[in-house]
Amino acid sequence: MRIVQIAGFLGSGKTTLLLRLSTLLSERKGLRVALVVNEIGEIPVDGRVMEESGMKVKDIGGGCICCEVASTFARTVKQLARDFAPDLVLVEPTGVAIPRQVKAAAEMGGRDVAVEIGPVIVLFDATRPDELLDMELMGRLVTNQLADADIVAVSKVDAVSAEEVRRAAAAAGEVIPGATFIPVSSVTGEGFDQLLAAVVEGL
Ligand SMILES: Nc1nc2c(ncn2[C@@H]2O[C@H](COP(=O)(O)OP(=O)(O)OP(=O)(O)O)[C@@H](O)[C@H]2O)c(=O)[nH]1
Ligand SMILES: [Mg+2]
Repeated sequence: MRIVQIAGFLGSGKTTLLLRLSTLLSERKGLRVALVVNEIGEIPVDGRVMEESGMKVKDIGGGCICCEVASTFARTVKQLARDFAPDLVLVEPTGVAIPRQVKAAAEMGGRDVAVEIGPVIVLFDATRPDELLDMELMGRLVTNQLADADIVAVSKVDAVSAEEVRRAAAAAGEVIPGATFIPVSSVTGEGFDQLLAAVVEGL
């Protein structure tokens, strides 16, 4: 069971991307997918609808899975492995979560079940890079999130020009030059082939 985290600041497009990616994973790759969401945002994940298409959905409330309810998350990881045995678990933490802490909680849950920690995907919203990296606003948190990324998904590229996408990727690249950068749009599907390949690599 591989755990893939889809992190990123509030409103960066995590839920929308998670839904499109999970559908592709099960329809195109035939994988058994489970979703773990923490505090549902603007676009609710309709657990019943998702479960009808063969996925398992766990919603963890009561706090952030990177801190207050990290142990609940760890327990959920263990339960999923035992009861549902998915190939892949996609996790959407809250928009203020620190990816390395979510990863630590996942590792804790995976201690006595066979769990592999997959890539950490951090979304970076191409429509507002300057605001996101403004140190007087949320820059510190966003920088911290980006620093933990294996893959930076430069999101919502359908809404901006190619030049703006390049500028956003360059700005994120100053924080974490070693990451893989994938421009994505959950509206047009741009970048999803590459994202899918990265997520299932070796599965
Ligand atoms: N143009 C465009 N808008 C998008 C895209 N993905 C998401 N959005 C919009 O961005 C807003 C936030 O999307 P969500 O998927 O809810 O973002 P989130 O990161 O899950 O938000 P929180 O869970 O509240 O932090 C919504 O209005 C979406 O419709 C995209 O690829 N392109
Ligand atoms: Mg969300």
